[in-house]
Amino acid sequence: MADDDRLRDVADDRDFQIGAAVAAQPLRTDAAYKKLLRNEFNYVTAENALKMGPLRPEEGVYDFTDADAVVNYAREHDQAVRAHTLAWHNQTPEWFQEWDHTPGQLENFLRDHVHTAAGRYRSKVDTWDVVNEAVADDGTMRENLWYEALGEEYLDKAFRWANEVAPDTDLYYNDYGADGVNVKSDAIYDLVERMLDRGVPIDGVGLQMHALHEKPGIDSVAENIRRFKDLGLDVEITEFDVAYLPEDDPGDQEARWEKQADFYRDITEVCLDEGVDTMIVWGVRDSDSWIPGWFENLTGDPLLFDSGNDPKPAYDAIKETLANYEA
Ligand code: 9MR
Repeated sequence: MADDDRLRDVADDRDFQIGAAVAAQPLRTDAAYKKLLRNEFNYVTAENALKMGPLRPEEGVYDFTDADAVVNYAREHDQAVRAHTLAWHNQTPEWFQEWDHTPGQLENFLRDHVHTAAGRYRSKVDTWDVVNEAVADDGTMRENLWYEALGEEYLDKAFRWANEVAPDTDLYYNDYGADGVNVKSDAIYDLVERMLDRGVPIDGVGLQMHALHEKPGIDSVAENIRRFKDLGLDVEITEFDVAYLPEDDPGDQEARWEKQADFYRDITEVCLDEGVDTMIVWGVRDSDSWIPGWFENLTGDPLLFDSGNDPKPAYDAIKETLANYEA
């Protein structure tokens, strides 16, 4: 591997997809951001633009401006696209009040949404996160608006509707805090097994890998991936970022970035060991990350590039692992 090899080229050589979550705004205005995105990644997901709320600013109106910007930019630069997400409890449209609807109306609403969004992008996206975060941290089904109206069957319906309009797109269930074997991933395993038994067209499970307050054990991640794969499902790492609480933070930036790089390296190795060919980081540069806006107590530098657009040790760790890995 030459020093000037790009991450995406090293990934291509290994048939690996290395992705980033992308925001529409810097894609319009920030040349350095765009350059990093197109040079370093061969896979893209929209951080917010393909969610229900952003797509539907007013009743009766779909606005695809940002979503098209992300998807078309990716396509122009030979990047595969993961679309996120069709059914979720967060980021539903502000104008949409679920309590004004009967269960039947909610079902129609979700069907229309899935058909419209997944149908529009059927030839442009490779993967949809059809349902996001349907399981609560204690392993029970999350009591979100879709579940309360339709029960567990809302997942089946969302996947079937997506499959009707986008039969060639890979359809995923995606969740956080379920990266290793734990109560939540056990419940997700049972859930997707039930869906498979019911003949639901699900292709894979996304492990988000927000390694923040707690980090999963590496062996546990490997075991978790294996059991989903044994069900015949694909697995992707979909929203990777790494931050530390004060008590886990080595203190100075250099030590923190090395520790962070070790975790990125370990997960990359697990992916290669277990036949996972896709890893997406949740943002491009540290300054783009969602974490500082949400968690004051976490370190704010979770990604592969620093705020000055320079690669960090985590970037080198992934690149070296992809270049040098031997099974
Ligand atoms: O990064 C996203 C942030 O910009 C949004 O404000 C937030 C809204 O809940 O969603 C963030 O992305 C989330 C993703 O869609 C699902 N998994 C957790 C991500 C981080 O919260």
